[in-house]
Amino acid sequence: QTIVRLADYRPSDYLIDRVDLDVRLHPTETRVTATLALRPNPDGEPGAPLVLDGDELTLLAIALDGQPTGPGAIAVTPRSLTLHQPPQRPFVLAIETQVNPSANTKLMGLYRSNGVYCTQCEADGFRRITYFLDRPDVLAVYTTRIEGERADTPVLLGNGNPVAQGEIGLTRHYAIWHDPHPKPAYLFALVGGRLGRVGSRFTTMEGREVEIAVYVEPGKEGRAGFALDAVARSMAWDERTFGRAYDLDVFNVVAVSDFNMGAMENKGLNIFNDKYVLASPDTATDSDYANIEAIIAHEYFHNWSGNRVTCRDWFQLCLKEGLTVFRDQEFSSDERSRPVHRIADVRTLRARQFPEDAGPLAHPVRPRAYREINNFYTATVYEKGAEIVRMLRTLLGPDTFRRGMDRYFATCDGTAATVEDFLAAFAHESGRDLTAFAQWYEQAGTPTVAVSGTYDPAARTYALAFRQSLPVVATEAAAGAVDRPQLIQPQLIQPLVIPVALGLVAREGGPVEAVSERVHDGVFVLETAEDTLVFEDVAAPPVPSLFRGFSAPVKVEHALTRDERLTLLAHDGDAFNRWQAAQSLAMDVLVGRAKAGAPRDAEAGPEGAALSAALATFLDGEALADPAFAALVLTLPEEQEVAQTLQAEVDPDAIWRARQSLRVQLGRDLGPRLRALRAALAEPAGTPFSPDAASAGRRALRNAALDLVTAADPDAGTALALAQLDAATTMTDRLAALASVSLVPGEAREGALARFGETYRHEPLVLDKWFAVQAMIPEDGTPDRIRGLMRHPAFSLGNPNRVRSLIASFSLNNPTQFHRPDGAGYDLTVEVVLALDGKNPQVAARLLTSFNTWRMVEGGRRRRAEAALRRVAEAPGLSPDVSDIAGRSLA
Ligand code: BAL
Ligand code: ZN
Repeated sequence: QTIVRLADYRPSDYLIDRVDLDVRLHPTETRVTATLALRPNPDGEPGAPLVLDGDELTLLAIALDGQPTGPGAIAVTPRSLTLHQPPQRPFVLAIETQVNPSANTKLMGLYRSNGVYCTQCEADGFRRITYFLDRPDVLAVYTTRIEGERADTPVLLGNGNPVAQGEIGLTRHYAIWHDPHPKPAYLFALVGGRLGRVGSRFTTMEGREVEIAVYVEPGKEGRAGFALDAVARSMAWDERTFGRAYDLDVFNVVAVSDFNMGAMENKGLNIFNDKYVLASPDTATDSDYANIEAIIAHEYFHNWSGNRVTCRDWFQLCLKEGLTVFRDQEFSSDERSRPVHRIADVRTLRARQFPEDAGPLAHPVRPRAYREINNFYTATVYEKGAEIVRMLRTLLGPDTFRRGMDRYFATCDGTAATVEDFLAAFAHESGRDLTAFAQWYEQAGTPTVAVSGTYDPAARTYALAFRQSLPVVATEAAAGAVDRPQLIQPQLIQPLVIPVALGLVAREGGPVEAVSERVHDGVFVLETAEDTLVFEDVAAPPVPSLFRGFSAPVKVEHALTRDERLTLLAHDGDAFNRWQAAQSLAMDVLVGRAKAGAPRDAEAGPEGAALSAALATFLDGEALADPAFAALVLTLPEEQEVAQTLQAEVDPDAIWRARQSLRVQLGRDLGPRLRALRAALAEPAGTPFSPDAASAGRRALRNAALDLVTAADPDAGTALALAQLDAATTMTDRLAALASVSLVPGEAREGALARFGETYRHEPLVLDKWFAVQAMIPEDGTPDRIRGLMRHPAFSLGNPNRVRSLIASFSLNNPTQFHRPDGAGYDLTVEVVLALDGKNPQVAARLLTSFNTWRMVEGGRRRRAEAALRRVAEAPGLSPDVSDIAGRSLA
């Protein structure tokens, strides 16, 4: 398998200005005629052969400037079509190919989902539709004619604007779409099928009347309204916040049930996993609503950050993904609660990106080499990429940041850009040299910042000493290593530019107005390996509140005492750090108990009691004022986060017992309060459903309370949960109740699970939740339960959502069972990876990344994990996707 390196980038030898596609849809023999207007690239190599990419295509005909190519003029291999001596002037190549959408289980290129024809071309799926220069720096104007049977495909959609449609004989019809904006092939899309539609109109700030529509499975139109509204809100927000208006006359979203990713930003025709479109109170949870809103926004925002300005090559993926995640995070923060959303984003980062950055799959936000690009749609590229953009805004301030964004869009519009282009816009607007900051894109690994504070009563100063470091595993990029992490000399690692948003809090509460000329707008910038910040005129020892709002994606080592943490929880002016103080208090208890190997029903000791007392005060004071925030404060760090803190020789069972014992203690100590809160937050009968943040927050706190009550008193908690399960009017409450019941073994659980499965037997997206709840039961019987569920009529290895809900939920979110000492969890995962690889390598490879923490676990488990990974690596006929993950995991 070849390694593609950033350092080897060369412009294409040929460019394609216009593409005319004629697609005649057929379930097994779809014909595609591509008429390509080509010309030599002045920046390419003169006279070079033209090598077009292809994959699983049958070539039917080819003509050059209207004439069949002569013998020996072309060469066709399974992956390419070469024209040996292309004209060194503009020319037209017409290529007719045939593909089989029904046999396309990879879900890349043109395939069918529940009978609907749809496409997925990012990163390299267009070559599975026709031979092409399938690289993001070849931008063309597309006109697409789509033809199909009217009965099977009454709806025919393409990129851009509709320009014509008509009948062909008695049964067939066609539609022609034209997209005036030059785009790379990965943004191509078409859809043909029987679909229901909901639509509305949006008038842009430039006065353009846009038809917006969401297409779903017929009969599910009633579940598409929230997504449709989110499109309109996204359009308005991008105008208000970034001055970006939509640029076509139609904007279509299509939901399909078989989709490898969450959604795809094809120009004017976003195609979505239906999980991120369909919502009704009875079938979608509050977090589903929040995800739908965020992903609709994300794909829409790509219209500028990704489509109008695209990527020069796939190494620049973060250029569109990190930036667009930042934009969707800001949208959700503005539409909902900013602190609550920030906490949720950081939880995701710590749960997904930190482990990735600490394991064998660690890579820089801009990788330097890849074997399989589809394996780089990672938390690092997306979420850490977004953190880099956020840091840039923190460093430059919001006004300069906005000017930089305007400049980036203005100067790079219509081009395929690089990270350097992006940073140049901000350097220009700020007048600052961002060379050192750019290291964030190059160095893998989560930096650690160690901080210690010293108060000098005589001088009335308070000094904060900072020291930054990168873990050794993180040195791949700095070393220039290409395909696996390598150890390098620590002195080669460049210090990072780290914005530290901070403040000082008085021990008795209230801010300390100390001065330091090195703090601007509450931000100190750490630019060297070590630095000391001194505050003058400090009357008494303060408590420092560091990295407010999580101002940099780092781990902080800061030896605060329990009382100092309690001060921050009670008094910090920064909501994020109040939550962080509660998390740190809990983490101290969890780590201590996990290390001690305490039994599950042990008392959590004085630290646990202090946490209970602090939470009691917190709940009494403000739980009802901000229930969503209170729910987050009540939620303990996840087991995986505790494992990350322990770093090595991790025993997942010990972590589970530690967490369980603390849940029990909090449930006992706070029980009366939690029950009172549940009563106070109960919605009066007949309250109409709202997915808004306030209503969702009330549900979240009620259900966080239910979780702790059930932990402390399983019988009473189960009774409460069963009553909630029966009475619930929302999927949020029903699922939370089912999750609580699922943790208490017995007949009540089995009965509740059976009833839920029966009730929703015709609702695949709800069954996904039911699969996931069962996959996450931390008991020995779970692997067998999962094997049983794999035989459920609704389960299919061919559907990525089913695989993610039943198998990935287990491998990623059930640490005690995935990491079972007997290896049964690893065996189950490997079995599915290998069974899936022949059908859908992308999803199989993603599932295999659940092994990325294998080196952290204790010896016996580690040996079994390694053996399981070796079984994968040595399996015959492995896809490049899975082989890449297995190889890097073992390197
Ligand atoms: N571009 C792939 C899907 C997404 O990140 O929007
Ligand atoms: Zn994206």
